[in-house]
Amino acid sequence: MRDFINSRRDFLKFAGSMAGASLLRPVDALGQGAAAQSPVSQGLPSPAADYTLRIAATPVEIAPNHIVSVTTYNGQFPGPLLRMKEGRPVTVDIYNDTDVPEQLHWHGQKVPADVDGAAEEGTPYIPAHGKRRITFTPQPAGFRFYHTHNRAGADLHAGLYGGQAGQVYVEPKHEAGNYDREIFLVLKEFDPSFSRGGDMAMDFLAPATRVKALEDSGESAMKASLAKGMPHGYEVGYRYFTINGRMLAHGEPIRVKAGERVLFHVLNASATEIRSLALPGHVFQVVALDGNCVPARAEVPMLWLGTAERVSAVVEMNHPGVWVMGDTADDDRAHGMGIVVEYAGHSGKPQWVTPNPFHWNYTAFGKSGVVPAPDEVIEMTFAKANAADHGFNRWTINGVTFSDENAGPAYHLREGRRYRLRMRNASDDIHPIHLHRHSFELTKVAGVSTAGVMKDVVMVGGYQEVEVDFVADNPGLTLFHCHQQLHMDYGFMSLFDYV
Ligand SMILES: [Cu+2]
Repeated sequence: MRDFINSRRDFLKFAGSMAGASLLRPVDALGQGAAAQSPVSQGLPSPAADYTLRIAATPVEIAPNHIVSVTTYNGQFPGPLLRMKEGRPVTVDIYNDTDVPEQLHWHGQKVPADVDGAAEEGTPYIPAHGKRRITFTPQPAGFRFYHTHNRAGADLHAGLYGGQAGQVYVEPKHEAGNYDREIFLVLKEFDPSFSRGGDMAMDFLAPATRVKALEDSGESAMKASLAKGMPHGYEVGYRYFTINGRMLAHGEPIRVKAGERVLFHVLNASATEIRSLALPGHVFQVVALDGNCVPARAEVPMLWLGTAERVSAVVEMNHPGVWVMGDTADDDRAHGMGIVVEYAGHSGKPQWVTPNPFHWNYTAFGKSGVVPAPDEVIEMTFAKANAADHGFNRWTINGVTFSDENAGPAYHLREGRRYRLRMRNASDDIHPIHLHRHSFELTKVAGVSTAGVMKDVVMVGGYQEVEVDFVADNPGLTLFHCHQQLHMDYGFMSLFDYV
């Protein structure tokens, strides 16, 4: 091991955050200090929890002698990878060593509202300097994650701006897959600051079809705001970029052998950014999106992930050398967003090759065919009021800004019915839209019909329309929001209930 791993504890921490499925099963995590987990009792009620998570402000070394202070789970970033078994109940003790009440959200899982981890749904807070024990049955199988669901607002130390994210892998009852090993990657920025206007990648989504009416309305609202002398609303930028908590070239390389088939599970744990990932000379065969198997395992030269999206993709290691696997944005990669992939028997400076432009198209992973007609269509238009809230953009869904005064359920579901959300984006930003406690099926993306792609986050492009269907199969309050922290914190949220 390289010199920065200088103790057994550090080694375990590295192993716990990095890769190697066999190192990550609960029994192997014993002795990992605060991350200690007890074996599951066979069918008997146990006083010990299966998993323990401890929330506290800790130092995180993102490069040698380069240490940031953020709130983490169990003193590490990313938080420990939790492997669960589909359908087998788990107990989790969550300790909050901070001064603020916390919410821990089980993103992508079909769980009850009182454990889901969203105050808006009525989940009890984990009190400051207190503890909460929860029990739930992990489902569905696949790559999920957990993260704080606290509002950050103007506080760049709170919410997802810090280090509160970790992966969950819910093992299916029958593991299928043609690969040699799994590697988990978490993409994450640190040291955020506000700016006026941003540099968000805009032109990578396909189809590129925009809706003229949405564009007219968004552009005229923006023009009117600027004409009144308003500045552009705040955006967030970052100083440091990491994969698995380490800046490029400052962590352990991923060591591979020629001919291996590696299954990468990639999570974008950014508070606000869309990320891309490429490995020169290699292709990604996408097998799952947001942890759910896709109907068409299309091969792509790079991945694109909105905030909170996950991609699972197999890479056949057939291009020996030492490579940079990194973001295609040169500036972000130069500030750390990458990890070295090193073939056995090869050494030298890691190489990066700028890939050809590529458009990310969700429908490439879907199937053609007719989806069932929905029982009801819910129309939603998203809009931005530039700089309207103390310099922050204020967001609306159908003209309504979610707030403390306006936090009641706006949409009413009946159990068993199939709903279609017709989402119309009247802003020029891309929004990674998330539905809690349910999965949805992509049915139309920018005018193109598709079927079979099940997700819990979908990017809705600037001035575009996206339709998703879901079955109301998990009664209780259900949160719907943009996962971009600045957007959700400034009104881009809504609540469903069951009636
Ligand atoms: Cu958004």
